[in-house]
Amino acid sequence: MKPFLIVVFGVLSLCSLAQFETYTNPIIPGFYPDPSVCRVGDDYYLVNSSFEWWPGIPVWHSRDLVNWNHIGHAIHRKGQICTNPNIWAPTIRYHQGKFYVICTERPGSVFFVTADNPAGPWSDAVYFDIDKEKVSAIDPSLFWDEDGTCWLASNDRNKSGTIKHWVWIQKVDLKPVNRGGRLEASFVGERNYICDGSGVGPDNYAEGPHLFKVDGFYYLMIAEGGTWDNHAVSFLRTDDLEKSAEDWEYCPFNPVLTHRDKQSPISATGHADMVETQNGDWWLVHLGVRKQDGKHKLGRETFLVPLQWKTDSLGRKWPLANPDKGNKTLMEDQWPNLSWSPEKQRANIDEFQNGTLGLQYNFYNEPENLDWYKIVDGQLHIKLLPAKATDKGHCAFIARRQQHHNFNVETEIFFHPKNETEVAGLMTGIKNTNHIRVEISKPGNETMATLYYVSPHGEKNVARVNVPTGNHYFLRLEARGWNFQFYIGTKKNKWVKLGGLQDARIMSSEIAKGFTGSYVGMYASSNGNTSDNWCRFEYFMYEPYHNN
Ligand code: 6LW
Repeated sequence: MKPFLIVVFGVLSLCSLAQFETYTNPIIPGFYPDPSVCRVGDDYYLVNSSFEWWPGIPVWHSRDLVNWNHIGHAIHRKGQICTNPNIWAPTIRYHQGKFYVICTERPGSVFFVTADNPAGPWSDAVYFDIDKEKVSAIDPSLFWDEDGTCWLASNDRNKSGTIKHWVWIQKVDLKPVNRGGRLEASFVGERNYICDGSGVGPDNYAEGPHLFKVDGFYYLMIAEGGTWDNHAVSFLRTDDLEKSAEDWEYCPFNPVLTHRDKQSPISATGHADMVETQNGDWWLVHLGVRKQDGKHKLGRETFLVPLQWKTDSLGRKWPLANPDKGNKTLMEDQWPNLSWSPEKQRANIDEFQNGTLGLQYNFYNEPENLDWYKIVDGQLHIKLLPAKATDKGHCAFIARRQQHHNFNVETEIFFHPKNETEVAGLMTGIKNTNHIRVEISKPGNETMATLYYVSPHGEKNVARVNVPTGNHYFLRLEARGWNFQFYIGTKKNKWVKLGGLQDARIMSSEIAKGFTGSYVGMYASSNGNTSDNWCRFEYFMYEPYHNN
């Protein structure tokens, strides 16, 4: 090789080494809580809770634990589950050639689905008859022992039914039986009630249990402290899953991860799952939030932290999160011992060229049917449905998660409102009572663009401008932390501000409450009337802006 080429090659490889010595948290930004992970050979799969959003349970693939590619959803077919989804805390596991995702459909049902390919299709739901027992189990997880016995770890009440958030385990038989049209799996033997926390206080709320077998011991990972600032991850272990609760051993280093008492841009660290790499390293995925001025609106996000096994004074080994770096998850940490495997990157601009809606989009609630949107010739068509933006339910809203503190969104809409009830536009928020939207409408003879600010105090019309009738429009949002600025244009890049800066704190979980995060997307409504009108979107752009 010529010296010049050697130098160029050397500089390039140094650059790439430097770039991939570290990774950045969160590994999956935005509303992707309760992560669960499993490994099959060199491939890693991860799932998250999705609550009322449809399709449910995003499924991710990675080969390096840092770059994750959204490959599908475990709940993607109407009729796959028995009711409208409200999906909490899934666990993904692989056993004898099949993937299993088990989760809770609130209130009270626990079910699992299976797939040969984690990208889907996934099977119909198989339920555990827990609801019959009038308990409200959450956070189920499956574990297969070496002899093939399958255990369910979950959480609801203690044995006498008096205390909530008690973690228990029980053997199960996953073979589905059809009972009254519903597929059901069965419990086997007695339930073993383990604990309501590891005693590290201040709140118990033992949840998110996962079982693992390492060097002959069964490790039970739990989350405790509740999902917000006191959240923590702890461990117990036993050499026999049938041993009674008093005989289990508690990790003396508990909690092995918490940010309760730590200075960090990340808080609420908990609800975790762990995985051993093909190289014998252990990693923890967990949820956390990134607050700005004490609030967050991106939801609970997925973070990654290395684990190290440490021996206690009795010679027992326990996995600790980053013990040499302050026992906490860092925004930037050392790259795993896995080669950098970037996956297909989604372009910032979606021009609806694929004929199907991208995996990044969700609807609020399982739609009654899917005949209200279509992609034709590179345009997304949305039918005006009677549900209003302020209604909870089947509103014609096709949206994606806000994943960054600072971002730009832009779309081009073709829309001819036929009467004063017909509207379409761009909406962003966390729920129907906490959102901001810009709408094209025709209140009289003129066409208008109106900006609405919706908080639990009601709906405010904050700005309105005339726009040419019978045209198409460009809508834009520039989000900078809590400040949202909306724009309208009749030509691309000829923007007119619509109102002043809007305060996005109404979308924070601290104000809106609940377990989800903020979305942004395209929206249409005929405000209570039936309509045969449609609007069309030419593209939808979401781009992170600078430092996030
Ligand atoms: C989930 C519970 C929790 O079931 O929040 O943070 C609940 N942990 O484990 C909903 O995500």
